[in-house]
Amino acid sequence: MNPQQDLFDPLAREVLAVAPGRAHDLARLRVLARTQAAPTITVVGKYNHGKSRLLNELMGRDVFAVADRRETVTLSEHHHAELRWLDAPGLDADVALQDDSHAQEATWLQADVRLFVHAAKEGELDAAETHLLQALRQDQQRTRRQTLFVLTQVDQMSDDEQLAKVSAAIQTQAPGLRLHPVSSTRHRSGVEGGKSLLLQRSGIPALQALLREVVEQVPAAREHERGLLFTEIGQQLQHQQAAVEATLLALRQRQQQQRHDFEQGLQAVLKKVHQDLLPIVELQGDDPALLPDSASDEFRLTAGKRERARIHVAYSRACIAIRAHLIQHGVEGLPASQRTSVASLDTVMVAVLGVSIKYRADLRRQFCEPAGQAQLMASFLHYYELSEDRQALQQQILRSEAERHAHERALRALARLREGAGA
Ligand SMILES: Nc1nc2c(ncn2[C@@H]2O[C@H](COP(=O)(O)OP(=O)(O)OP(=O)(O)O)[C@@H](O)[C@H]2O)c(=O)[nH]1
Ligand SMILES: [Mg+2]
Repeated sequence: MNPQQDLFDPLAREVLAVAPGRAHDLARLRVLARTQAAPTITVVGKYNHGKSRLLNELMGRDVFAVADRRETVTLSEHHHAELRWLDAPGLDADVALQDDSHAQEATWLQADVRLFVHAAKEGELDAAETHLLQALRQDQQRTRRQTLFVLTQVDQMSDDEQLAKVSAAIQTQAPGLRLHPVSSTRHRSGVEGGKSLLLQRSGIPALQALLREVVEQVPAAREHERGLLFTEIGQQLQHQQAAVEATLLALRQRQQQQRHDFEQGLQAVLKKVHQDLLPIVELQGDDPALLPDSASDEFRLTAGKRERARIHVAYSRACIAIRAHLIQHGVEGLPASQRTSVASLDTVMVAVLGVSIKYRADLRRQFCEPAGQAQLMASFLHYYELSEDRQALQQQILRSEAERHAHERALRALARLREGAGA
């Protein structure tokens, strides 16, 4: 692994943190980051269709194991003629308990060029093959990674007419597809017997020539693919980031607006309370409420009792007005950390105002003088911010900010990856 790839993984993780769906693209970019890597040719197709043998014939050496059963079960590679040849297991939904992860890795992660192998004697493509071929052709449009369709074992056809029939059937399934018919056995006999006609009829030399052309296009195709993947991921991140920004902005506006509404409303309530209390607090001369009752007054309605009752009622009315405003804004109970064992005391009203006000002077100080009003305002705002809904909103904003931060990090990481990968 070169130093560039050591850097790749931590940066890729930053991107993946906000775009987990891009795991495959990042893994492919990691492969593409090996700047000097030889073009990789791999095979894809069902088992026993002649994939390993085809690679051997193309290279002109028996490197990969060939057998008349399911043979290749893992990836094996061989470097030859400045190319990396990658043999892969067959893709077969009908062979139980074998997953296709090796084959998938070769086809989608490692390959620059894929040879789609299908044995002529099998006739038409089955549903899985048709589907895969279509996906590969679409991928070619997008990434410029080429797939060549190789019709193998054509020596097994009884005559040219039968071969033409199979070819036509396949072209109906995959319109516009170019077929490359080959026979590995003919090629081997041709090589060993020095028979040039047989060699030519094997289709292998023609496929070798085509491969050389295709391989020459690999550097440009890689360049294109790198640019494409970086651009796509970058656009996705930008798009997501814009959405996060918009959410954050809306949340902050809501936070401000709510506070503003609460504050304005409370001010209006306190102003009203002040006015309502004026006739009570603006008493001139002696305060009858302060006159103590004697024991003989116990069952009599005295001036002192009447005045104290008036003060109490006025205070209750003030509390009702304030409490209505608090409840309307979701402020009622105390935050968990401030609760006592007496539930009736665990209210914001009690926390701010105490249990009761009995004296006219206290009423005036608390509700009618600027310092008292300012203190009420500050205390209620304090508990307002601690109320459940406000706290939940604050948490939402913090999460959104973290998300925005993660996107900024991801975009920076992507830019660094792009520089490092030279795309
Ligand atoms: N007659 C004939 N037989 C072939 C040809 N190519 C391959 N075979 C035979 O087909 C069988 C399977 O070949 P492999 O190359 O092992 O097939 P594979 O697709 O790699 O199979 P798996 O590794 O199991 O996926 C072997 O017995 C080969 O000798 C060909 O062109 N003509
Ligand atoms: Mg094989």
